[in-house]
Amino acid sequence: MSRILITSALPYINGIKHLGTLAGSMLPADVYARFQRSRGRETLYICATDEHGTPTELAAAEAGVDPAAFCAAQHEVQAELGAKFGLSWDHFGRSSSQQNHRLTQRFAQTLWEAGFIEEKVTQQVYSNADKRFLPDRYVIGTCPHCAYPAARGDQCENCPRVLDPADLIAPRSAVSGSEDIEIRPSKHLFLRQSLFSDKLRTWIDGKKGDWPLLVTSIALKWLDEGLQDRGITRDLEWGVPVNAAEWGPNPDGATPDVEGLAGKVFYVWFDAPIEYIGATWEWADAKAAAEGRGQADEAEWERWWREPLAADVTYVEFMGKDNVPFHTVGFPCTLIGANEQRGPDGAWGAVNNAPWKLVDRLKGFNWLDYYGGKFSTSQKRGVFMDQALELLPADYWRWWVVANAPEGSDATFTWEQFQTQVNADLADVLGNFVNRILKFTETRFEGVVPDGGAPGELEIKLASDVSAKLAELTELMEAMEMRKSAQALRQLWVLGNQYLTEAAPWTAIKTDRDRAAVAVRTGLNLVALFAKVSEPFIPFAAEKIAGGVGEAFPGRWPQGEGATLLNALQPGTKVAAPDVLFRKIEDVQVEEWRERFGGEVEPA
Ligand code: B3M
Ligand code: ZN
Repeated sequence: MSRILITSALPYINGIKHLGTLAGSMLPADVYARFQRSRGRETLYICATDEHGTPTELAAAEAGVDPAAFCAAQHEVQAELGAKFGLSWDHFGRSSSQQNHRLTQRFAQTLWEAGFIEEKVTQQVYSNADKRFLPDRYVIGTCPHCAYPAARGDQCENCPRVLDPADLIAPRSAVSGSEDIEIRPSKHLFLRQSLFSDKLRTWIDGKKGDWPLLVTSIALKWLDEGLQDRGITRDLEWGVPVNAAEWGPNPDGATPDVEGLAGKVFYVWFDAPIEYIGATWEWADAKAAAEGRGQADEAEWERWWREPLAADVTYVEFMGKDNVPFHTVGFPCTLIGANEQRGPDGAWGAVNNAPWKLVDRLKGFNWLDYYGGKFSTSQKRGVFMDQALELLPADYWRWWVVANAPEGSDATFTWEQFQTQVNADLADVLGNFVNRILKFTETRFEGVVPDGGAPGELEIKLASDVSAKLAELTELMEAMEMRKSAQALRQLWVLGNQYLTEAAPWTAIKTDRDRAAVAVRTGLNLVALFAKVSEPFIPFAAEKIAGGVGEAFPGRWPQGEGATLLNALQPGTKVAAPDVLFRKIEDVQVEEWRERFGGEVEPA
């Protein structure tokens, strides 16, 4: 049985995430991780805060603290919100960790020594007033393409082309506003991505039909446009320092320009994906420390990341579509280029000269919009994780977001639709079913699973319907089809409600206690089944539901025939109705929230 390694795109440290970020990465990854664990597979779900780069320095400056302190505080905030949302990370790491520093420098060194990194002198914007280079968003100016006057150095928000800070007309500093700016030459390192074009194309061609079309088409488009060598260093202070002094000669016998590279750090998109591995190392170290073993042996994290130890690992990545190029081109170049050649003595890692694991299945998502426009942090438009939890328990959000995952196309959040769906699916269907059957058992069967009676036609039909739906759901979950899985799950709940209405134990009990007992027993077994299959989606409610019928939580994903599954609870088991599982969302609440969060289509 294969092991499953799951990573979600790493949330930036510079602010609390909104529902859109949750929808495109962390939440579907969590649903899949919970599913795989309940299938009994050894699963590792890794996430982390993405802490380097210009946005961090800017956000820290705005908060009036240094980047290290800013990141430490914000990491805690995001970790706590993730936990409250039920995100079951095995480890939530930090891209600023020592482990990631070590790995990033190691990758750069091997890439250099293998000839995949090149030095180039580039023209950088230098601010005399700020006495520093201004990379990326630190420069603001007029877009050379569309004349938008407030274009940022990395990208014009208006047209929206990718820019180089030196392209801007009338540049000024985003830090001080100063226009006393000059262009200075600065030495930088470039990853020679162009050398990997053919390898990447063959690899991605092989994923057609397996990965979502969205993903392969974005990746192939990049390849078709011709891969550019990519700058992987920046003139910043906060980041992983370039450790060129430690590097040996490249295949041409050249050594890096240590002086020219002094004081530079790696570009955030170079070190961020490496943090998937870094966070796995952090996880292994944390585990070792908890077990009183000091630091982990490198083989403990390498068994997830390097052949041959990781031969039985299926690696699955979740992300929004804007991140796809970095994961189908940038990161794979880093991994393919850095097959380490070091020997066993004084060597890096436990496994030497062994390939790194590439992603096996890449699940990419479109956008989740807010009333047809973008969620926006700066304009405070849309719902953010902290606010969401102030309004309603996590399961409401989890359910709606997964059931409306932006898979085939972009999706839109509206309060009205949210209310309708949550009320219908969670309150009317699932909540009502669980409550009806448990309350009835309490009042008419002393709160225990009743004995007696034998399954009749209704139960036989139900068993076969449940078998079929469960098989469909399982297959959809394996395929990571989030929307369709939620739909199949809802249909399973509906089967329960329909059955109960037809079997009507409240009527049967008047004339035929055995008949009522069969219906109640079957209903209670459905409750137990629902707890198991609902857990990946709505874990908090699932735990209450499982507790209602005395089942352990989390349970195993149900396997086998419907008839067996609907006869699993021991007669005599104590059961009890949980408190209200889902309260309905009222119209007044919707009105209030729409007012508070904005609920109109963004002006074009
Ligand atoms: N932090 C961008 C984003 O959150 C970036 C992802 C990094 S994944 C290695 O969309
Ligand atoms: Zn522009």
